[in-house]
Amino acid sequence: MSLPTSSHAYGIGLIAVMVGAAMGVSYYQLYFIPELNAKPIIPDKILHPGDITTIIIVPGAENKDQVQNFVPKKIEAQLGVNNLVVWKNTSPDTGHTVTPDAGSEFKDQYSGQFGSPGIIKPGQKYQFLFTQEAVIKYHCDPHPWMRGEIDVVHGALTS
Ligand SMILES: [Cu+2]
Repeated sequence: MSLPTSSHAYGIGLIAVMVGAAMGVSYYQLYFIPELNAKPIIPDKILHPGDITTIIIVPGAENKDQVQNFVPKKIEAQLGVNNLVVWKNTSPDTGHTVTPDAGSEFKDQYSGQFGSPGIIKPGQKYQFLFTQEAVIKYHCDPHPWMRGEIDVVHGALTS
């Protein structure tokens, strides 16, 4: 007499498990997977721009009296055109940095924190791929009178 009841309860239990599993699967498909794919989709043109923006750190840049240090001092780069920016230290003997000014710190969605990880030694370079708009004022850490600005703007092809 108690046997049919317990078998019935077993059936309900089984259905509950199946419903629970189905809910788990739909949660996974509706919420978990879209969350994973929510990372920004960056156009190929921005990941692989045709041109490079080059900024030369000229010899003698460490001299306070020398006007030229980052050349050009202010430059604009266009997303999808020349948004890969390279700083070349052409000094024969002095290391420099590319360090954002206080208030100009910038974290790119793709490339992360902007700024040379340390000294750019003579003959070496620092490069950064910008994938979004930015206005950054920067300086050289050991020689803070060396100052520059880079503006990253939407290119004609990506706006
Ligand atoms: Cu310097």
